[in-house]
Amino acid sequence: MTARLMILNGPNLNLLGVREPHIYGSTTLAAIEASCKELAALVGATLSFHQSNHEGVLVDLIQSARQDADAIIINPAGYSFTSIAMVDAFKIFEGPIFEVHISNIHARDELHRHSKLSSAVKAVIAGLGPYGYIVAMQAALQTLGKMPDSLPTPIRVDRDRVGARWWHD
Ligand code: CA2
Repeated sequence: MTARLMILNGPNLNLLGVREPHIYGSTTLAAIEASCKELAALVGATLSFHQSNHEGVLVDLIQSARQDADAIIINPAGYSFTSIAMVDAFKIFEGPIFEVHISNIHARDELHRHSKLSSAVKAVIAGLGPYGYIVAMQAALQTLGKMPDSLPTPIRVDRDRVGARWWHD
């Protein structure tokens, strides 16, 4: 079965590449979406990509992922630091969830350092810029066991070959 990925983006990320390029870079969210769609096509996955400035809309999308997606990749942006509603919604999703931050939140100011959501996700990728979304997609496909066999190891980690020391479900 084809892997179904859902990528969610939180508040203000629609302004990526337009405002504060010294922090978040000059790549737009549309360009990130295009790269993610390109990777999805390459590996035979389906991808739905969303951005919302509204917490309730993001919670609705996380709930809809129960039917529509096998894995969620989310940059919760400002809601990382406040949203108990999103933590609760994560708990009812059975697949893996990957939290992405463009900047290294651990090197930021106190206000932007402690994501409330991180304890409810499988992995956090921070500080890789827009490439973090591509890494998260690879990690999601790997976790789902949906990396195409045509890709060489170690890009496609072969669970049997690398053994349990490298692999944690
Ligand atoms: O680094 C990230 O991806 C963040 O999730 C971005 C959030 C910030 O609150 C987190 O600490 C880290 C902010 C997104 C705001 O995006 C803007 C883009 C351009 C101009 C202004 C805001």
